[in-house]
Amino acid sequence: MSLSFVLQKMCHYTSRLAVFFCLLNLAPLWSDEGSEGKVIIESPWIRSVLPVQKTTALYLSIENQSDETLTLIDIETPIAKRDMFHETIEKNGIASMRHRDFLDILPGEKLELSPGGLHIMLMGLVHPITEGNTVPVVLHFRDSLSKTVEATIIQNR
Ligand SMILES: [Cu+2]
Repeated sequence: MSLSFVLQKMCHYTSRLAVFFCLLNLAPLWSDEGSEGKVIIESPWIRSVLPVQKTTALYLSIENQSDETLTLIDIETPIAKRDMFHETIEKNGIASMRHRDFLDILPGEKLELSPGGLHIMLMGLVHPITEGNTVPVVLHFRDSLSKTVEATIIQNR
């Protein structure tokens, strides 16, 4: 877990003094260097689950408007202890999930993560996970590029 992520989480739980500290920490995310502004994240959502369930999935789309390949290497969210990139494979009518170490998005490409296809598995869920709420998700790309989005918890899209 990166220092940046821990500090961002603190923003939600601590005092105004900490907010000032957090703003200092977030400043690098706002500076628009290189490919930062050329990465468009749309419609992030997490499937709502019952409190007894320990896994769910995160879906979103990532558009790469830069002229270099973008590689998603990790994500962080306070509601899950672990995560994995998965693709759903259907063979002889049976669906299974295959692990992927990273996700490449080619220049000009828009990668869609959606039910039945690519998704980010969230494991070791930290409840409560309340439908209708949003949770922060930090996307870590290669070359120290990060993007923070708010994912909505819903049943389906
Ligand atoms: Cu999966």
